[in-house]
Amino acid sequence: KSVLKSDLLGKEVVHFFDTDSTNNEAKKLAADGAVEGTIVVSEAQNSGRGRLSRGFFSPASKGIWLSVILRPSFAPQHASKCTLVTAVAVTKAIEKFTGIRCGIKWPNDIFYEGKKLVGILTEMNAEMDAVNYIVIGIGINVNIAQAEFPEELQRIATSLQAISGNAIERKELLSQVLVELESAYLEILKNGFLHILNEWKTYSITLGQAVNVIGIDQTFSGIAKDIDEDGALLVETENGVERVLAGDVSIRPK
Ligand code: BT5
Repeated sequence: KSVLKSDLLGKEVVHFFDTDSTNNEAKKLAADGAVEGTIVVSEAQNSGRGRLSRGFFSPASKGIWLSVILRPSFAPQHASKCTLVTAVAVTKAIEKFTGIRCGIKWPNDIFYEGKKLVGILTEMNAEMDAVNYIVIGIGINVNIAQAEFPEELQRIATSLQAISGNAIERKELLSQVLVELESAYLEILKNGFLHILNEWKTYSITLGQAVNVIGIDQTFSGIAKDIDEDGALLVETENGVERVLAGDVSIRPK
């Protein structure tokens, strides 16, 4: 805890050596009244989760498997933008700490040269028309050698160590991530999302690309043009502009 430089985030630190998922632990703690800024970290997750009940590979002591509990005053419909905000904050932290400049694939992945380095999973609990809590889950592949990824991730995943050739100090990087996330969070509470959504655009690897979209109830192709004020992806298709609030986007090779 002494290495943390943030004020709000990391106010309470809950540490596990092994757990199913830090998001699950954080949701339990939040439901039991944990204060805003509580973070949950685990050395390993034996059931790390992605979106749509996909798994997230989280080997012991080789990554940052982190969940952050927030209790924002904004309305529940704004929660999905926290994923984009977090992606910007984590990308900045990685760049400041390692010099590695990554790109963000809409909505929740941080990529380096076509491979995924970070995944983000935002989950919300709302009551009536107010947010009770938001849990932001962040998984950063830090010191995983390329050969240590399971077969199915070999060609699609990477780590900071695989990129830089050096082992990275996880605690220091965690501290930097919390500093950036805290500053982004305070900024959106004070001034709204516009500034950080514009910043998101400068890190995007999705905008301007030909994409295939697998949405909740439709699948289509087009050109990713922009994001709107809700963080939705605007895709120009043969039938006009489609607005994608949630879904999977793959970038079509040129
Ligand atoms: C995500 O989902 O990428 C969200 C991942 C969130 C992980 C954090 S870790 C702390 C917290 N606790 C949790 O249980 N979760 C959060 P999605 O966009 O659905 O991507 C999932 C897909 O990414 C999988 O189907 C794999 O193809 C790929 N994948 C799995 N593990 C990976 C890894 N370590 N690195 C890169 N790609 C991975």
